[in-house]
Amino acid sequence: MLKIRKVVAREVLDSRGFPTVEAEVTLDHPKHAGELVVGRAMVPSGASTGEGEALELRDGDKKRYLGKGVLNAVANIREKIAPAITGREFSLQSHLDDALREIDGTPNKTKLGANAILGVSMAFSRAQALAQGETSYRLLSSTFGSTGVTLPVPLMNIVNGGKHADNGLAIQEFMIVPAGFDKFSEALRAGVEVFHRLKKILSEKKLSTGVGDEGGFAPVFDDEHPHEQALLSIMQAIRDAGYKPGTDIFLALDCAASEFTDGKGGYMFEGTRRTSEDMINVYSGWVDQFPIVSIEDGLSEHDWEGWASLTQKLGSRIQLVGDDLFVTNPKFLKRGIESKVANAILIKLNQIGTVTETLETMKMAAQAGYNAVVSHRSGETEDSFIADLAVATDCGQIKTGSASRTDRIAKYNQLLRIEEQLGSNSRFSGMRLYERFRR
Ligand code: 2PG
Ligand code: MG
Repeated sequence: MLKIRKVVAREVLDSRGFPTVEAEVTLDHPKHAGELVVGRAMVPSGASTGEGEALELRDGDKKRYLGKGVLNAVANIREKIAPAITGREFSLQSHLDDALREIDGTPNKTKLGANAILGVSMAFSRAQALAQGETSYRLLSSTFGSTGVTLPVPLMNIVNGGKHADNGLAIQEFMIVPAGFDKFSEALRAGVEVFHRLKKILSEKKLSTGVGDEGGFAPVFDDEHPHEQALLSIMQAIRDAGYKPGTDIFLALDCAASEFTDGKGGYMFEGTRRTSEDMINVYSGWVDQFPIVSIEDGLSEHDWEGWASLTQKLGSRIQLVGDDLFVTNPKFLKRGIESKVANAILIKLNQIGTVTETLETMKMAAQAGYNAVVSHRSGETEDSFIADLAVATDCGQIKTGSASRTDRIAKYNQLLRIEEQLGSNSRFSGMRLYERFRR
C-alpha cells in the first residue's frame, strides 16, 4: 500500500515559454519507516490539438502570459485534489486515477483540467516506482503486462511546417525513420547525422536553418511544390550521411490535415482546393516515389469517410496513424477499429489525461492489431516520462522531435540510458512494425 503524504503543484514553463503544470506527489516509503519518496512530473501542451482532447485548463487572464497561465489548474491540485487524496492509500495506479476521475466527475476532465489531473497521475507513477525501488519503465511494464524491453524506433521530425513553423508548408512534420538498424543508439546516431547533413544542404541552398517548435528545420522552399522539395532534400541528406533510403532510413509524415481544411469539406493544399480523394492521390504518389512507411492524420478528424477510403487505398502498404482522429481515446479508437479506419494510433498522455486511461487505449490498440506510436507534444518540457512509457509498453515507436532542443533530446537521452541499463536484454523494434503492412 502506498500512502500519499503530500501533493504539491506549481506553474512552470514549457519549451514555447508558456506556462504548464508541474506536480509532486510524496509517499511514505513502504519499507523504510520515516522515509519519504517524491515523484515529480510536468505536463506537455499541443498546438495542433484534436477537438476531442481532454480539456487543458488555461486561466484566460490576459494580464498574465497572454491568457495562458495555469494558476487555476495549479489551484485545483492544491485545493481540490490534494485534500481529497492526501492520507489515502493506493496500491495501484488505476486506483489513484479512478479517484482523480471521480473528483473531476466529467468525461473530458473539464472541471479540474486534464493538465491538473495528468500532472498528479504521472507524479504518482514516478513516486510509486521510487517507493518500489524500480525504474519507471519497469513499473509501467508490469502494470501494462508487457516485457518492457523494446527500444522504440525514433520518428524524428527534421522538417517542421504547419502550426509548428511559419514557413508556409501545409504538412506539419517530415520525419526520418531509422528502422534499418540493430540497436536504438545506432538508429539515433544515424538520424542525428542526417539532421546535420540536412542543415548543410539547406545552408548551401541559402535556405534558413532556424528550427521550429519540434527542433526540425523550417525553411521556406520557394517552389510550386514545396512539400516535394522537403522530401527530396531529406532524401539527399540521408544519402550524404552515407545511408540508404529505403533500407537504413525511411520517411514518415504527420500531415495534421485538420489544420488545412477549407471549412467546406475539402482541403487547401499548395494553393489549390482538394477533395479527400485528391489528397489520397497526392499521398499515393509520394508513397510510390519515396520510402514512406507512415502517414499520420492524412485527412481531417471530421473526414471519417475519407479516412476509410485512405485506409482502403494505402492501409496495406503503410502505417496510417490517427492522432487528432483518435485523441488517445478508446471511444474514438473503437469506432476506428470497427469501421476499418487507420491501422495505428498516436499516443499522447495529455489527450486523455491519466496514465491508466493511456495504458487502456494502448491495450485496445494492441488487441486490435493497431500499431501505437508514443508521442511528445509540440510544447514540451525536460520531462522524459514518454521515453519510459514507450519502452514499458513495447509499442516499438516514439515520436519526439528532431535532433535539437533539449525538450526533445531529453527523451532520446533517457532512451539511451534505458538501452544501457537493459544491456543484452534490450530489443530494438526495427522494421518489424512496418513490414506487417506490406502485403
Ligand atoms: C502532433 C503533435 C506532436 P501538437 O500533431 O502529432 O508532434 O503536435 O502537440 O501541436 O498537437
Ligand atoms: Mg499529429
